[in-house]
Amino acid sequence: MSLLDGSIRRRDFLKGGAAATAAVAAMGLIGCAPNGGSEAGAKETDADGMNPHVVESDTAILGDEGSWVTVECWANCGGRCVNKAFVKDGVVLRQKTNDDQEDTLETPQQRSCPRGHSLRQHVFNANRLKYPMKRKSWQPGGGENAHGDLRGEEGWERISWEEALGYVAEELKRVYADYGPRSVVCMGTEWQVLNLLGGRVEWNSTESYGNWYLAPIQMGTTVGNGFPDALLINDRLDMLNADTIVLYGINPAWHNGGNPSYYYRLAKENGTEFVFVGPDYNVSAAMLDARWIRVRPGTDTAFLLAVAYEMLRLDESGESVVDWDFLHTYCVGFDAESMPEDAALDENFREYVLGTYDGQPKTPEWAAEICGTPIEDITWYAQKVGKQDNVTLLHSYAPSRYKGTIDLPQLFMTVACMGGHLGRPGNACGSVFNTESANGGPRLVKLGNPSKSATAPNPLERPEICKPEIWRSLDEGVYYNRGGYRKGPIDNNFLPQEEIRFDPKIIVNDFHNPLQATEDINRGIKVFKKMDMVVDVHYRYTLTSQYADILLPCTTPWEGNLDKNKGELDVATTSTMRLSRFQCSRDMILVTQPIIAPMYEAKNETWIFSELAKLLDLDPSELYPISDIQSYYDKIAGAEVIDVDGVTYKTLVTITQDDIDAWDVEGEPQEGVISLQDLLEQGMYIVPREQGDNLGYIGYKDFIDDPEANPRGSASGKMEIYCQAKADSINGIGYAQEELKPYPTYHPSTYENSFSNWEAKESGTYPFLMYQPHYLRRAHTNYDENVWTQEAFQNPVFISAEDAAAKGIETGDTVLVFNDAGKVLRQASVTNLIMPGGIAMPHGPRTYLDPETGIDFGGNENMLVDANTQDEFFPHMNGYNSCLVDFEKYDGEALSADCMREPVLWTEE
Ligand SMILES: Nc1nc2c(c(=O)[nH]1)N[C@H]1C(S)=C(S)[C@@H](COP(=O)(O)OP(=O)(O)OC[C@H]3O[C@@H](n4cnc5c(=O)[nH]c(N)nc54)[C@H](O)[C@@H]3O)O[C@H]1N2
Ligand SMILES: Nc1nc2c(c(=O)[nH]1)N[C@H]1C(S)=C(S)[C@@H](COP(=O)(O)OP(=O)(O)OC[C@H]3O[C@@H](n4cnc5c(=O)[nH]c(N)nc54)[C@H](O)[C@@H]3O)O[C@H]1N2
Ligand code: SF4
Ligand SMILES: [Mo]
Repeated sequence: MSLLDGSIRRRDFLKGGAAATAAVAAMGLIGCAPNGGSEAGAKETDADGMNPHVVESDTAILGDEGSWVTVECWANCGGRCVNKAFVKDGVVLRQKTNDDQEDTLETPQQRSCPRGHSLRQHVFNANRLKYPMKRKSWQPGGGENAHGDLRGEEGWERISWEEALGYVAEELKRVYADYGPRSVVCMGTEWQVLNLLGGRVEWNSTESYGNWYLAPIQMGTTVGNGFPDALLINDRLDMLNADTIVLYGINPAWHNGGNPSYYYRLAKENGTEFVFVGPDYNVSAAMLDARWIRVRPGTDTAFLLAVAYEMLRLDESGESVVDWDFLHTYCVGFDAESMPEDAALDENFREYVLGTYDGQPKTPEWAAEICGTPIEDITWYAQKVGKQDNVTLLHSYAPSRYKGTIDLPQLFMTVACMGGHLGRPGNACGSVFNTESANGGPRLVKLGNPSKSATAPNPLERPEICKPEIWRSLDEGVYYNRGGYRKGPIDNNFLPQEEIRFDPKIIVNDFHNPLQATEDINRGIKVFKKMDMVVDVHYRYTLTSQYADILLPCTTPWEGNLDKNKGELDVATTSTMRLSRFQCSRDMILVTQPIIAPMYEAKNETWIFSELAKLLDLDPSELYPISDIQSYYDKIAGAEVIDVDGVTYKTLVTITQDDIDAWDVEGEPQEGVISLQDLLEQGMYIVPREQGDNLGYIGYKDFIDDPEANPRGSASGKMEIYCQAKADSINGIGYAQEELKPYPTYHPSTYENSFSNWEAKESGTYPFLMYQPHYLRRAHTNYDENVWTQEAFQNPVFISAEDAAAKGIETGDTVLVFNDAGKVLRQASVTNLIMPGGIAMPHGPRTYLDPETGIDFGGNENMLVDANTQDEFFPHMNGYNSCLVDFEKYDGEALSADCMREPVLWTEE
């Protein structure tokens, strides 16, 4: 039986490896097996004896009294999975995922993760913001009136929408008039109303992407869906053609929502060998029985330079490892004979690796001292990624969210090119992010453009502050503008840096949780306390809300109304809903619906910003030219699906005049392949796949087939191992202390900098490198209040057995992690699966600050990560993972499990 025989159901496949399945469950993988495969609403027990979805107590379901509706799961997790809610009379009784269609290996069900399964605990959480609120002692007028010192520490009073928006409008008018637009700092996304008032200062940073956002297009790779080096890997069915798949610093089981982990497993079962490179052997690596190539945190540049050295050495000794034809046909700058026309420097990568310029050959011995990789593993890896095999090289961005990794992206690409791994079946190189992980290529089905969005551009010149230094800038009243790292479709709009003095008075936010997710919370709190006003538009009470003055409660996408007969039409079309357009896997689209009326006094954000615009004497239609429902309709009406030829797209949805009338929208009836009713009922459209169909994808194929006709976006049209534009763009900012070379070179890592004397190996004050994996329990700071997932995932700090033993720490002990920026408590998880010297502190939990001691017993990593993690070359780069700390067994009261903790609530006083 072929693995891709469509007749096999996924469960049968899994049953073949019961032990593996159990192991997977124990590690908490996303994309869990459904509880039974019976039809929704049916009572019969599954023939296999697995737990059925529907149990006797589900009387409403059994009695056919409610309905399953596909609902939005809106976190910034990278996924858009199918989540269904069973709703009766506006009450959500059950949740499930996509189990209502056949599950084949080629067209599997699109299943959701534990966060999605527990989403109703998020929507109906006690920390939902219920009414507009004002911090008790805050008063308009600025200065003393704000009583800024009490921010975060006093109660709230409920006010009306009229009062709340009145305060915000009044203060904005005052501050714009007295101090100008640069005094208003926006940390959110929907506040374009400020642009109509004259603009605002904003942050700009590479955030997720680390150094991978340095000149991707100029180097010959790409920006896909806004993500660097994305969408150019091969599609999921092609992955089975790889002899080897390298997971470079990836943990798909935790953070590539949806089916990616499952697709990797299929390749594994089909005989593909997996290799994992990173400082810890994560659950995905374990699931795939990958060979672990260890590298210390943030030292990949040393490792890969030695890999390149070994590939050259092996090749010279007669092993056919380096694909010279590839390097000379498709690349520039590998050696003297392949230099690009615009090269300003007579240097090339090969000579650099051999040590011609700096006297230091990049040997495994040289690298091992830095990256800690066993020398034989470096050689093994060099052989493995050589030209003889089909190798798929996949990376996440985590390895580049470190200082000293400015050249890692170009180097990663270079090693792939040395093995010739682009543009052929089983060969690929690129990033995995979101649901494109394991599944590259253009969308097979796509939603139309949701034309409604606030679109007023920021009229202010040079408004961007590099995020790593945002609190310092606000605190000191001066920032250094260096242009934006990304603007529109073009990357790297750097400008020569300019000092700008300003007088920040107001911070506004929505759609982010900046105080909690930005470096250096203690400095952030200090800045918040200095403001005249802080406004947070949010549906839940976050750390940012806690330190704000005015809270404007918005709805979640579960709230609204699509039925004219039940009242005014109301559907969320804010930033989160816009994400749905591209965060689903290429195989599917989701069409979700609201299922409950807005809770308490929460309002749709369009309403909030339109009302605010009116109070500011602006015309809301300038902000929102199209209604929410029209935008929702446009998204559906404009949906297209690919034809079997794999080239042409056709209209997806059949829409009648009655449909148009039911929503009072503008449109023309149209003919598609599925009716609007069926689409809404199913809540998704999945494109079926078959082995050998025309819907597969091989990244870079057109370029490899005909490089002249299909040049890359770089100056030479080729993959630039020497990229003049890369060097020029960074060097032109005037920020770095030294010139960046156009080809990848070595820069000292945080590991080396953790020593007070590297040569003598004398440890510095904070000798441990604390990096921050994105954690399965939540999506950043979001969804973390759900007790079910808190019970399932404890959020410990992961410490190596060797380091723990040296400090007398055992699993479960409470540990104090500290540096000059702050102090954090967590329980220890002691493991052999992390390299000594590194500790892994999960990203995103809420801060619970003890004002007496300054200790955060919530475990927020940004109490410790501070502005020192800013990159030395690329100032927009958040080098979050470069955080140096020390830790010790805590002698105070032991920390209780997070799920036992009282939630932080807003209080009316
Ligand atoms: N559950 C969940 N999913 C998420 C998110 C979330 O918060 N929660 N966030 C989403 C978003 S916006 C983002 S940006 C992505 C983040 O996705 P990634 O950038 O992939 O995230 P991380 O979890 O930081 O790191 C992944 C793995 O990289 C490895 N690693 C760490 N440091 C190094 C290193 O120096 N070298 C190498 N080779 N490997 C290293 C570790 O094994 C770690 O488990 O996740 C997305 N998905
Ligand atoms: N130290 C450290 N810090 C990090 C990282 C790290 O690895 N280490 N990772 C970084 C990365 S990659 C990222 S992407 C950022 C994420 O940083 P943030 O974007 O600030 O984090 P989220 O928790 O996703 O915040 C989104 C917030 O918006 C709310 N929200 C969701 N939908 C809506 C909506 O429609 N309207 C409104 N008004 N609010 C909504 C959610 O409740 C949530 O509180 O964190 C970064 N911070
Ligand atoms: S992966 Fe993301 S979209 Fe999918 S269910 Fe989980 S939280 Fe929701
Ligand atoms: Mo991110």
